[in-house]
Amino acid sequence: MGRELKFILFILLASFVFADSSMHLDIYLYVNTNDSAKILNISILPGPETPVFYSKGNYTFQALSKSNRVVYEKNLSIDFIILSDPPKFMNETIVFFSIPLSSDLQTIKLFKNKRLIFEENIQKFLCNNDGKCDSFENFYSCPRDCPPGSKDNVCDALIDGRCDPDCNVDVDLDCNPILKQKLISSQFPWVLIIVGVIIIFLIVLFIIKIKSKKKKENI
Ligand SMILES: [Ca+2]
Ligand SMILES: [Ca+2]
Repeated sequence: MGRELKFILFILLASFVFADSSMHLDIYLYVNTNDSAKILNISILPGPETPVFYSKGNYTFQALSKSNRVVYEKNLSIDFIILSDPPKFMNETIVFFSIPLSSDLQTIKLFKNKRLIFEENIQKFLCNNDGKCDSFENFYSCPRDCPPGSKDNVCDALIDGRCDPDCNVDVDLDCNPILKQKLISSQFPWVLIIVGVIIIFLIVLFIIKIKSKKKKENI
């Protein structure tokens, strides 16, 4: 495959990946009955946020900007009970938040009965630019540490010669050379090439006819 065609394919697929430029932040928190909490997972992902529905209660989750402005707030009830028979009580449970991403998002907080029980600066989890793709960094939050094809729990699916270990072999074509070749063959512009050859042939024929006509006139 020519380098130009490879580049065009890369741009086309990259444009699909980034077509929806909106991003969101997913947060999984462990919340304990002793009024403590910790981050289980946090990641920036493409696309709009996932709708999350909680009944109102005595907990409040907030996301704040660098200037301490509340950019997201959710009032919720947290249950530490599994509705089995008999019901099972737990000391810890997981709560999930999905919020639209704003560039200056910095801190998350959890309040219980208006008392702060958890606060964390999330920037260090999302990107520390230390050259290693670690913590909760991924291609979207930290492209310098996690370039395309990194093991970062997100499948970037770019055709860039690197098989992303997070992708299914049928999603990242770099992981499946046979499928990749089939796609390239099916996208090769045979029709345009045939039409182009016919047009060139007709032009050459036209020029030859004109020339022979002039020759006859000169005789
Ligand atoms: Ca890092
Ligand atoms: Ca990846």
